[in-house]
Amino acid sequence: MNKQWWHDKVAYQIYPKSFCDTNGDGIGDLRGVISKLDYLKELGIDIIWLSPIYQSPFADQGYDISDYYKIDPRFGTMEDLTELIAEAKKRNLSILLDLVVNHCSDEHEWFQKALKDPEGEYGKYFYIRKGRDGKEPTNIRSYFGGSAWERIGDTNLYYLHLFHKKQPDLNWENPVVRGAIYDMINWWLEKGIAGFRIDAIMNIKKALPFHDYAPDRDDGLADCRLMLKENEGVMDFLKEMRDATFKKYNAFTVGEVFNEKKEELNDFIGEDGCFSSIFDFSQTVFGASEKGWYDNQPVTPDDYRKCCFDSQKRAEGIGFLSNIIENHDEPRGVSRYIPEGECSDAAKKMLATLYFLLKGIPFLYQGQEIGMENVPFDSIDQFDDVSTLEEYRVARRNGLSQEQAFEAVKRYSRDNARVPFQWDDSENAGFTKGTPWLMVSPDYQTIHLQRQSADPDSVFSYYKKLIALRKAEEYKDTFVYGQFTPAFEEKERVMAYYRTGNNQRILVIGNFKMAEQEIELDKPYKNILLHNYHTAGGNGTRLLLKGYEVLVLEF
Ligand code: TEU
Ligand code: CA
Repeated sequence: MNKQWWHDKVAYQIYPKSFCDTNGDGIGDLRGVISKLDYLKELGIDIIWLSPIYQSPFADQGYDISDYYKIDPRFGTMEDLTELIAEAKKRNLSILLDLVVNHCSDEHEWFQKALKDPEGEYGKYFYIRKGRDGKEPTNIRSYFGGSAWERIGDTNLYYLHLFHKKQPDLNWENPVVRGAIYDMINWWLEKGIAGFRIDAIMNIKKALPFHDYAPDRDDGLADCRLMLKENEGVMDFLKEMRDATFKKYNAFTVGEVFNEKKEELNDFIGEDGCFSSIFDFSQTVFGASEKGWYDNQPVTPDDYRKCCFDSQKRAEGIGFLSNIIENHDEPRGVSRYIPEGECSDAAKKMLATLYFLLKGIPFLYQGQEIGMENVPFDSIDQFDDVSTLEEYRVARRNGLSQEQAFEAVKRYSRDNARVPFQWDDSENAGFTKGTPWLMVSPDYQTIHLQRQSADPDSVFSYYKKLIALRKAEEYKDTFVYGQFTPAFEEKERVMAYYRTGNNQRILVIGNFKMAEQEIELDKPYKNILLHNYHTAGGNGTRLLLKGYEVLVLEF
């Protein structure tokens, strides 16, 4: 495998709106990001992914772009971004932007022009179809609920939106649209960004002509994923895009791709793949119910292990997955993967270690490094996210009481990860001097960076050591390129694997349980490279793992 500049990097996702506010309007901004670059450097980060910062009416938190060439004034100016890129470069940090090209905003000029003349040139930028007897062209449902078709004024025409109705889908079949997108991508790469995280990209190819599917809920509609399962030829678009843009810049790209099949992986991330990497979402889709969030199955420690290991095996010899425990669309990893009531600092450090030393590119999501947990919401009014409110309605329609529906959405709400970063214990967790756009989690009094940076035993200090270990000259090659081999799979609630390479053998082993567990090693270890406790139990070849103990051992 040819080495690439991103293989040994550690990445960090910033959700700018909730990161750091410098002008007191309650909204995080680019100057806030600039002010924290030294912090990210100290943590050991190399690549920063910014969730969308483009001009947007914010129907879906900036994932609805009305001008791809402008910075939204909430976040600052183009000068701020130029400065951010330059300041990052000085520190050897690379900036990724979010590429949202399955759809744009209904306020984008393309769509405005399409509305004026749906059958004209700009109408062809979107999917506009005739209704059937005053009803939608087909019965597909959007991800955020309701029909994926929205009527244009009082015409008999409808446009397609797989997400919010303020996010009309762009017509990728139209070469003029694709050309305009590639120009935009190149324009940003010329500006000095290092690449992109690529949003919702599997949605760009529709199965045409549009038709009905068997309804899967009592609204008579069918999940739009059914249509996506049928489509073919998305890879032609993706490879064309790569060749017209990323490739020339040796840019790093990470695709938001769900449920990819083993035989497709090579096309995505192989030597000649369309992306540098794609996220491993196997744990986040595990147990997800088609009925809605309220019906999701929790992920047990053994399920978690299986998801991670299956992904490792799938990608073996092919390329690099990007590993995460959370992002801005998911609840907090520590609240999701550590069983309820067991979420101690030790457990957080264990989960961190287990996913971080897998083969692939580790991504952290803001706040993860201080062990931020799900928010103890206590009312449905506290949610802002469109999908949370829709899932609440779905749960209610399916007969759940208000209380049950609330409990279900509280567990999976995207707002769990979208509340402000907890910098210190001053008002609003030091995020803003004004009124935060979304509530601050009340646990900021105990979970905040300031306290943790002063404490060598904190989750934050542990993350620093973990990142440093992964990047240490002596071990780096093994962690980046070394082979992955599962270990002790017969043991319940033990997650363990070897990474081997260059005459090195490293064991990562965690006890995913409150109770002690015993492990018999094949030979005594040489060295403890990382540990979330101060002393290790057992002796010789016998390991006695305490509750939620994790060890990184060199043989
Ligand atoms: O998410 C794409 C996606 O597939 C979503 O359905 C995701 O599973 C959902 O948000 C869970 O509720 C991307 C972005 O990450 C997300 O924030 C955007 O809302 C979405 O695209 C539309 O741009
Ligand atoms: Ca601000």
